[in-house]
Amino acid sequence: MGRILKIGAAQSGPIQKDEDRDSAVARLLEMMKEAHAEGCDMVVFTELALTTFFPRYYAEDRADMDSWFETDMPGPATRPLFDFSKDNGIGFTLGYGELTPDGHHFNTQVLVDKNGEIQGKYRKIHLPGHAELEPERSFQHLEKRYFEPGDLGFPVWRTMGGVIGMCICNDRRWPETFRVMGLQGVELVALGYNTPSSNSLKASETKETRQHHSRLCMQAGAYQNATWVVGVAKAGDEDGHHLFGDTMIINPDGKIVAEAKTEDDELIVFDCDLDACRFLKESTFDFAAHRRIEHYGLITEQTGAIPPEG
Ligand code: CDT
Repeated sequence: MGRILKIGAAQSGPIQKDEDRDSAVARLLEMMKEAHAEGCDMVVFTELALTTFFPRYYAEDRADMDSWFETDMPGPATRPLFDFSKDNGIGFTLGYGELTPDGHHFNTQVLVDKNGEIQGKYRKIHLPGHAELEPERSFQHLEKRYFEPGDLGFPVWRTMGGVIGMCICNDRRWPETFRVMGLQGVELVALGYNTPSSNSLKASETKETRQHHSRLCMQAGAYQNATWVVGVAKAGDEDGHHLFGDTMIINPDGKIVAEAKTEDDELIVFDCDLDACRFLKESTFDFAAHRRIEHYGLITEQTGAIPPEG
């Protein structure tokens, strides 16, 4: 028997524009209760789990969007999740829009321990989309308008018997995300996503292709860093915009061991053995033995690709 962290990956079905926080939190709480009944140590909720995926809507005045953000965590609406955590000894991660006291906006996820205490905070670093209205797109994705890039790096936390890290949605597409956490010995990455089923600039791209991209990134991130990855979606149709779902738990071999079957609120549960990370961390991906950082300089010196001339 290894170090088992029983994880509940709690997919959210669609949240419509007029659904309030109390209703969204009641749905999350239902899944948390189910996870507790199944003996979970920790529940992973999705990105921006309290509201519809509001970056699809354009507002000329950004301040008009502040109602989608939380100024306190926990606040009055989210307090029941923290109370349940503390009263029942179950941890969780939760994604939400964060508005700081000094007026900064972040796409944020907190890691809450089994005492209902916030152990860690992550602010999304790779913000997809665009900052201005782009009418040529079939729908908008204005994360670059409403959020600032995260300013906390990719920390990991020793909590609940393991080493846990977080990232959010588009972060999963970047190998750097997982590697920075891998270099801190991460054993489980909790990540939430809202991914549209279609590409706003390329109508021919299928939902299946986009699901393939999502899985490919998470499975590679898991294997190449010998870590569990828990990817939790918001799924289904929000105001005519479909999100592809595909919540899943991936083991350190990069294999999908549990996945959601619906586009609704759905909990999937798996006993994640954190000791299963050890073999690859001590062999193929023994970083200290095999990495050649003298050749990796471009990764931090340059953002865009510069092909050779000619
Ligand atoms: N929420 C989020 O980051 N979604 C993006 C959509 C990419 S298309 C602009 C994702 O990477 O899944």
